[in-house]
Amino acid sequence: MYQHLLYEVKDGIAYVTVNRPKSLNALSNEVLDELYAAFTAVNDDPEVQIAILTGEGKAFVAGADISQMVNLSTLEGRAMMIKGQNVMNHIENIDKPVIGAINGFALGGGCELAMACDIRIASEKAKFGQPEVNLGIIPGFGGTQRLPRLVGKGMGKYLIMTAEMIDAQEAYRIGLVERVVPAEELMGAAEKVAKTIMSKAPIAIRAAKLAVNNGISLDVRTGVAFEGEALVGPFSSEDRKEGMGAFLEKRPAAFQNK
Ligand code: CO8
Repeated sequence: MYQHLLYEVKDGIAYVTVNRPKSLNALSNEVLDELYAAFTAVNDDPEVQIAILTGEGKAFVAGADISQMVNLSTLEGRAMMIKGQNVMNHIENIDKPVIGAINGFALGGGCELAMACDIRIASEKAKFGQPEVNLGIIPGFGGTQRLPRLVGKGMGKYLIMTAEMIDAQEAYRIGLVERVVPAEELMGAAEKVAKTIMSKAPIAIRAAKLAVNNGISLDVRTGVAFEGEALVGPFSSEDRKEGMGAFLEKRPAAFQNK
């Protein structure tokens, strides 16, 4: 079904792998279309509770496809930019959590793709950067917005203006990734986090994602009000009764997604 992605669902986890290793998984228009479709499938499939996004070979994603961009007119470039932004917004806002398992180069659009995930786990071999200014452009798939929100305004500008490539430990130190693990443990570590999240009440996980995503660009008072509204759903659920009842009865909760 996909030409440039591998897509597999196993035990409630959707594995989405960008599979264009000869071009270091560069995001062409076609890859962007397939990523959009894959995450729509993640969102719509009731068998899927969570997704893990990774790359095949030595790169996670080495950026937007430069060989495709080089000949674009300004308007065509704008269309590709909007397409890329829509993909990142889509991944960030689907109803289910997405874990980025960052196996190698995450540069330009690849770093932007990583930042659209809810949680990032990096292999020790991963490298991050926003090298767009080397090419005469700036990040255009959300990097100027998501990077400063993750690492702060100063460090965000530093990385965007210097185009410096940083390793996984530095990415961890500045808050760009949540964990760093040996390369061979990457998928296992991502699956462990996925399973931990899957053991919680799905309605609570979805509300948490919604509240954090929407609150982050609001003032605290409005954000807290939004949090209150996002809590109404979980508080009205059967799973809330189950979770609290299980705690008081000193037994594990059995959530039904109700
Ligand atoms: N696009 C297209 N092809 C790529 C890309 C890319 N981003 N990255 C690597 N490749 C290709 C190489 O051209 C090479 O192809 P070939 O074998 O045919 O020569 C192949 O992948 C292997 O790459 P290298 O030989 O360069 O591998 P190295 O291990 O020597 O180097 C690097 C790895 C350091 C990752 C290097 O490939 C590199 O610097 N890549 C480019 C990184 C980059 O600049 N990324 C940012 C792109 S711009 C962007 O993402 C902006 C997004 C918003 C755009 C909005 C407007 C549309």
